[in-house]
Amino acid sequence: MQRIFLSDLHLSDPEDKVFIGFAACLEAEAKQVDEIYILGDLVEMWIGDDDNSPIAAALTELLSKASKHCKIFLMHGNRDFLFGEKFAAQAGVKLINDPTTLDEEILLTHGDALCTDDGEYQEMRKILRSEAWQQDILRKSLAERIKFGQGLRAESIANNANKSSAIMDVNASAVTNFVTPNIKRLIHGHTHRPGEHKIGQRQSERIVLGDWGPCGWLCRQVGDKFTLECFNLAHRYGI
Ligand SMILES: [Mn+2]
Repeated sequence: MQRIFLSDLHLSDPEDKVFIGFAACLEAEAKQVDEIYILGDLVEMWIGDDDNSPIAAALTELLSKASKHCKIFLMHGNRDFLFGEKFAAQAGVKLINDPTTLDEEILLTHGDALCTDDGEYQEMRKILRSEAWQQDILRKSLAERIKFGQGLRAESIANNANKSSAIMDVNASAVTNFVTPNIKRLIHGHTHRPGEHKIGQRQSERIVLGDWGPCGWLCRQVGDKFTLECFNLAHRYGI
């Protein structure tokens, strides 16, 4: 089984180098792996499946082409938790829950739920992820939702500027409590602190995916082997 796992692309503009690099990566990888898992924050903001922005259209087309070659799974992040079944069907991807377990030993999550030191964020998360709040927001007009999303984003930037960097990382006991003994590998993104860590005193490991910029990040699984890859988009794809 060959899989790749990636997250935190924060796509917002189809003409941006990150989008062009991601498109090249997806096109190449879809032809050589069995499954692709996108673990949240694929886009910078998603305000509903009726989004008619250029990035929504470009992304739908890109994913639907790639999904003809391999299976693509999509998990919600904290920026794109409004991805719904309509988008999934158009893009040919399957929405998966956070968390999701594969082969009874690989645990996938976006990662924000593990940042329990940030109480203020967790309170906000509870509201934004509730069914009632989401139904309420989706009833608003597209223009109202765009305005609301921009406000939320500005608020988050202002709040995070005052937080210590430790608060925005995962909490060690939250990780240990989250990972049951059968799990060999936890893979997540969100924190933008790519790396590989042992979980407590156990043999299991935590692989943290990086956010995309001039370089892309992915974790590649070939059978039992997992490798965290970082690559320069311009060098690898000639963009
Ligand atoms: Mn995130």
